[in-house]
Amino acid sequence: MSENFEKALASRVAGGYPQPLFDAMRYSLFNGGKRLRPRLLLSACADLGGDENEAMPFACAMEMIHTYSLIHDDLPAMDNDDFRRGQPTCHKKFGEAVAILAGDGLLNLAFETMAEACENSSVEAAGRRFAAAGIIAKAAGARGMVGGQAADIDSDAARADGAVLTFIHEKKTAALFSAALAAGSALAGAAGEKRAAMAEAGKCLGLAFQIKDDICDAAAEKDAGKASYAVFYGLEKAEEDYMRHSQEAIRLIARECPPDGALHSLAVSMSGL
Ligand code: GRG
Repeated sequence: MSENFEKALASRVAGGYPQPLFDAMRYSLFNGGKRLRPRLLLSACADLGGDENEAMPFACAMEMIHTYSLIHDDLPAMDNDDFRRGQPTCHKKFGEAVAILAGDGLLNLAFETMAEACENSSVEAAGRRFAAAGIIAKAAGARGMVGGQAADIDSDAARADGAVLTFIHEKKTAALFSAALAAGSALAGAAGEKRAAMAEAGKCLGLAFQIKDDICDAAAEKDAGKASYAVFYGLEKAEEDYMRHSQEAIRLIARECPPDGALHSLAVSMSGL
């Protein structure tokens, strides 16, 4: 990821008291994440003619929200994982209470960061910034990622059906990918059909990403008993749907953005196509 992004993100969580809280936030933010969501947001904005400096606070906010979701997802009350990215999870390293608060701290810092960008804005840019903040807020919340996580927790393999699985994937994973492209587009001044097409491209990328994750988990026999695309539909259809969503994302991106742009190559590399 760009040095500019890493610097901007680090500056947002520098120092801070009580130290264990901020150490836990930094531990999970700087622990080898791929930065997919901020890269998608920054690439969409750049490819549609927007300004990187304007997009940076929103890219940071996306990574803060993603990181909070992983910290909470790993907790004993949720997935109860001991390791993430090959390192102890936040609660294993700092204890459960600090990990919960580190997630809460990151979520709120994301909104503080976006609100500041809206306040420190020219009148002309304020509309696009508010639009981006609204898109990200909706995608992260109860009608987005939080709702998808709730449905996932409630799911079990015996009761799962296609509609439930699609709901979980669209909300839990694809909503943030979709928001990254829609918010990046909004920051470049795109609205209406163009922004909707970019949101759809992000959704397709997210669905492909989650199906691939389910395929890998099925191969590793992880998540036994939970609703899983690969288990429900079988590996062959899962692979087919993975390809279909990836190709649709790339088709939309090729239509809306320059063919030699950053977003096109990022989507191609994410999809392995
Ligand atoms: C706790 C509200 C709340 C939501 C959790 C993100 C999420 C919702 C759950 C994660 C479960 C999971 C591992 C899903 C697979 C798809 C996914 C989001 C993987 C992790 O994303 P990457 O690969 O992560 O972009 P890195 O490590 O690169 O940051």
